[in-house]
Amino acid sequence: MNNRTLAIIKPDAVRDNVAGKIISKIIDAGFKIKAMKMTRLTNDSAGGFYLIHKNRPFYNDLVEYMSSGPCIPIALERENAVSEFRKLIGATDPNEAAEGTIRKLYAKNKAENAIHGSDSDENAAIEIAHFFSRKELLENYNG
Ligand code: IDP
Ligand code: MG
Repeated sequence: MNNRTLAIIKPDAVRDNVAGKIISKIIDAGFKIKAMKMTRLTNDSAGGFYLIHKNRPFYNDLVEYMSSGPCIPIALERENAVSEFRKLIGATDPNEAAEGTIRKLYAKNKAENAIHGSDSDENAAIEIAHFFSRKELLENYNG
């Protein structure tokens, strides 16, 4: 069954000018772009997006990093989108990520790791709604 996931090309990867290469890899892996934009998160918006990590020691650094420059959120569709996308990006820590994965190729370290991918269908829906209105998703409808 086709379903959706949210990717974010994080500020470090945008800054390093590798967004195009990453998008190319995502498309080559069979994902369809349903919506995409470049935007800079405020501290509040980044904090809200990662609220689930509020009690983790890295939360403040994570919020600062995610609001440090523009990022590129992308709503994607594919069969088994969530799990297939997690495979494509690799482990959170690039030292543990498999060869050829986006994080192995482009992440600097466990904190600045180039890309986000939703971890469940339920969170994918919440995260897509964080960045894209229903109207935007419908206006971009491409089958
Ligand atoms: P995920 O992005 O692979 O799903 P999560 O555990 O959900 O990983 O963490 C969200 C983000 O928080 C990571 O992608 C990374 O940017 C940051 N992060 C996670 N664990 C650490 C850590 O131990 N130190 C610093 N930053 C971390
Ligand atoms: Mg996560």
